[in-house]
This record gives sequence, C-alpha cells and structure tokens, in this order.
Amino acid sequence: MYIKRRSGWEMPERLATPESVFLNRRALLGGVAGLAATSLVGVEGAFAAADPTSGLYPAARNEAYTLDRPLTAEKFSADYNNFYEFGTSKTVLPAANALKTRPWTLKIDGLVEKPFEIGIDDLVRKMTLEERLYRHRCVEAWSMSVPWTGFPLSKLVALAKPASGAKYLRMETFMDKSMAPGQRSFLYPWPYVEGLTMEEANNDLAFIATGIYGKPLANQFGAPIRLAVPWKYGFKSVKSIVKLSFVAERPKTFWEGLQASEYGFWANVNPAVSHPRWSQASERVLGTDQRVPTLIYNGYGEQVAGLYKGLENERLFV
Ligand SMILES: Nc1nc2c(c(=O)[nH]1)N[C@H]1C(S)=C(S)[C@@H](COP(=O)(O)O)O[C@H]1N2
Ligand SMILES: [Mo]
Repeated sequence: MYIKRRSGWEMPERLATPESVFLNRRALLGGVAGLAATSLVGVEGAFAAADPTSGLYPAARNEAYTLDRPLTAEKFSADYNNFYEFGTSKTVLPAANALKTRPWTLKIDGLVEKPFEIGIDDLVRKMTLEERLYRHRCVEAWSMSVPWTGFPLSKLVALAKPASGAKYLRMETFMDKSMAPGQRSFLYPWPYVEGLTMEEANNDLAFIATGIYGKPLANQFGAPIRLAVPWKYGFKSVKSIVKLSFVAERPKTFWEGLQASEYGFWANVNPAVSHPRWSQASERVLGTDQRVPTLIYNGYGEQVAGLYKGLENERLFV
C-alpha cells in the first residue's frame, strides 16, 4: 500500500504556494474573523477565502450516525484526495489552494417553483449545521471514516421547492480553467456532474457537507460545499458544487461520460459485484495497513435498501 504520510502543513514553506498555504492554514486555525478579506489586500485575490461562517464550527454531533471503526485522522484524509480538477494524483492539496471559495454562489434551477441563486454564507446561516460520522468507500477500494459538518440534502431540496415533474437532482461542480489545471485537459467531460433520484436526495443519509473535522472544508475536500452519499462509491459525492438542477431525465454524469461500463449512475457499494478490473470485496482503510471486508451499501442498507425496490433491472451496483 502507499499512503503519502506527509501532510501539506508539514511541507516546507518553500515547496508550497507561498502565501496561499500559509494563510489558508492561519485562516483555518484562527477562528478567522480577523482574517477578513480586507486584511489580506495585496495577496492577489487568492484570499477572499477567509470563511465568514467559520464561527459556526464545530457543530453539535448528531449521535444517530455512528461508526463501526475508528475515525480516519485528518493527516491521512487531507492529503489523499480525488479531485481531478486539480490533478489525477492523490496529492492535490497544494494545487487545490488555487480554488477561490468566496464569493461562491449556488444556482438552483430547472423544475422548481422559481429558480434562484444563493450565496454560500447565506445558505449556511439558513441551515442548522450538525456533525455526522460517515464512512466513505471509494470505487478504487480504499476507505475512510470522517466527521462531516453540514445539513441534510433534503433541507436544500425543500428550499428549492421542486415541481412534481422533477425526478432527478443534477449537481454540477465549478468550471474555471484558470483555477483548475485539470480542467484544461480535453480527456475529461468537464464540468464534473453527478446526480441522484429525488427519492435518494430526500433520504436522510444524503448530506451536504460544508465542513469536516469541526472546521469549514479545506479546499481539497471540495470546499465550500460538497455532497456526501456514504452508501454509494465515492465518485457520487460531488465536490465544490455551483449548481443544482431539478430535472425530468436522468443526468449524464462525469464518470459515465468517461467510462459507462465501469462507473454508472447508481454506483451503490456492493462487495459481491466486482469492478471490471478489480474486486470490491474488501477495502484498504486509509491511515492503517488493514484491509476490511466491504459491506453492502457500505453498511447503510437499513436506511437505503428500500430506495431500490422495483429497480432490480437497473445496474444498481456499478
Ligand atoms: N468535482 C469533483 N468531485 C469529486 C471528485 C472529483 O474528482 N471532482 N472525486 C470523487 C471521488 S472518486 C472521491 S473518492 C471523493 C473523494 O473525496 P475526498 O477527497 O474528500 O476524500 O470525491 C468525489 N468527488
Ligand atoms: Mo473515488
């Protein structure tokens, strides 16, 4: 196994993007109010990123969501990420410093009562933040367990007031080649798009994360707002969302566009259904040298198996 043990903050300053890494770390540690954008004039815009809602973290833990294994230490999960916008290696942390997360506007459109836009800080203040411990199982057969902070996706759906014709929720990541070098590659169908059925989106497990480890999301985790659907393979948990569209047709997702035979729309975790190129029976636990058996629906069958009654003809586990 290969886990890169050196975290961004252990990196000599000279190897990191000069101000950005340093200031980002200060902003995360500092409680932030003092680091408002105005105090950073001269840092060339990279830091409008101080988070005005950081005082809302850490949020109270919702004890209904428990784990059967220890939490993954931040030093492992924060430097082993999939975020193709910033490169295809697991070490995207330095590159993700270029992600500018303020101002950040979420657009709600499609089959809704009235399309609207909302700023991330207004949205976060409208919601009651809570912390949930969730497992995360990547299709590549590694896993982690992390404390997300955020709110149920169903609350955002309620805010959007979808029309009865809305059958799917389509979610889209930002598109900006100037920040995200990966998006300059023609090999990928940018922007990153994911989707859920309305029933899945309204399931209590579907969670919108704005924070992790008791702090606002660090960029590489998909700041400032990402999805966490722990019963599905990790690629469904789309990062850095800018648009939610309520639609009648099943959206074409990023990974389907790349390789539909290997990465489908449903992508529910199932140890008995192998990926065409590897087994899904077990998973490597980040930060340990252990492999553990993978569980059907990643252990969340009780909450979600019912969503798939009558859909047995679909490729539910790819
Ligand atoms: N926009 C976007 N979202 C994304 C990805 C990505 O490359 N781009 N990778 C996905 C994959 S494959 C996984 S496993 C998780 C990784 O989340 P983490 O880096 O926070 O562990 O994000 C998912 N969301
Ligand atoms: Mo993944």
